[in-house]
Amino acid sequence: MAGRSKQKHEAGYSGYSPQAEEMKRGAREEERKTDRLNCTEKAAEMAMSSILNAADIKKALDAFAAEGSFDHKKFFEMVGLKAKSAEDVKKAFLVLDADASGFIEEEELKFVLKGFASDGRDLTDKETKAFLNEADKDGDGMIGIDEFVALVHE
Ligand SMILES: [Ca+2]
Ligand SMILES: [Ca+2]
Repeated sequence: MAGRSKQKHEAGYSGYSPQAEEMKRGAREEERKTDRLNCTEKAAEMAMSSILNAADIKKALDAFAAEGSFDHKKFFEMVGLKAKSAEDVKKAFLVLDADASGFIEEEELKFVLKGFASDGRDLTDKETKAFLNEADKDGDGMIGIDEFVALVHE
């Protein structure tokens, strides 16, 4: 708060505050970011429902609704992904790799269920780590596309 009052003080002298402009711009960018995030979530849901059956997604999410209950093997089976071709599984990977880095990082893995439906719960840290450990065969701390396909088809 001390920083903010100092800025106001300086603005009083100059009659113009680049800092205030900067802050306003920051707020606008924050809004845009939020908009983009919402769009991404909707796009992800649409993309996933073009690969999988919405009823299967709901059933699978319901089955693991309780914190700590997530089991990726059963989940991929229930959601219908396990039975899909490598090509379809790769499409699902692209949806889950929200920042298109080519990897599903731990941060993205935590929100992996939201890639299936926007009301999917977050995984707990423990679930995220267990999931990552299972998938990350080369030990770089991220899930690559081939690791993902292998995990789903395991
Ligand atoms: Ca990523
Ligand atoms: Ca890896």
